Amino acid sequence: RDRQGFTVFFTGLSGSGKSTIANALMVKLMELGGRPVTLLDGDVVRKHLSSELGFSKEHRDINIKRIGYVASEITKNGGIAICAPIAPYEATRRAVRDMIEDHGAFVEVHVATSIDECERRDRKGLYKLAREGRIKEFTGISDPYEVPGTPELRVETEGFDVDHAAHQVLLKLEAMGLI
Ligand code: GGZ
Repeated sequence: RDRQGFTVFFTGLSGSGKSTIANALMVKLMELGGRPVTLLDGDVVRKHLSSELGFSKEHRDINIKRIGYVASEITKNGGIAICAPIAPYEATRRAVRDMIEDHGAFVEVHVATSIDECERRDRKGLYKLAREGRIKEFTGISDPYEVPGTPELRVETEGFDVDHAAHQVLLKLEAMGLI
């Protein structure tokens, strides 16, 4: 039976675990078979689709809308798009939701790792650079992150492993009748 396409849109701070959870989810969805799964990861998109953009509000919004457009095309054609940018602005996430809901479901997943925990992990050393002022406009430090008010799902990562987080998303997709 043919099922509608959909987009899983992760949002959260740098180092919150979005990419890792998105990758784990992609593997699980591919194992289910059926629809093609496309991962639009934050840094991969930045490299291939948005390499000329920086991190001002204007540039972040352009970046997110490009991701949203690609995801809407995938969704329209019956595929599964998994997006994992920071996407710090609620209004921009809303605009992407509106664009995608014309064609299928939009599942917003807030990866709710706190700023303290992200900074404590500091996997790439970016928080240290941001604190030193060597990276400007760094989300959570010197630039805003608007916490999603009504995401379809909020996943906690503190005290849970990646597989658990990905499983929570899978359960939500099941509950929504998407898989
Ligand atoms: C936030 C930055 C910045 C600034 C570079 N602020 O942990 P990362 O490294 O791999 O993920 C972050 C990535 C954010 O790009 P996005 O396209 O997801 O952002 S947005 O949705 O706001 O367009 C981080 C790195 O780029 N990075 N400078 N100033 N993150």
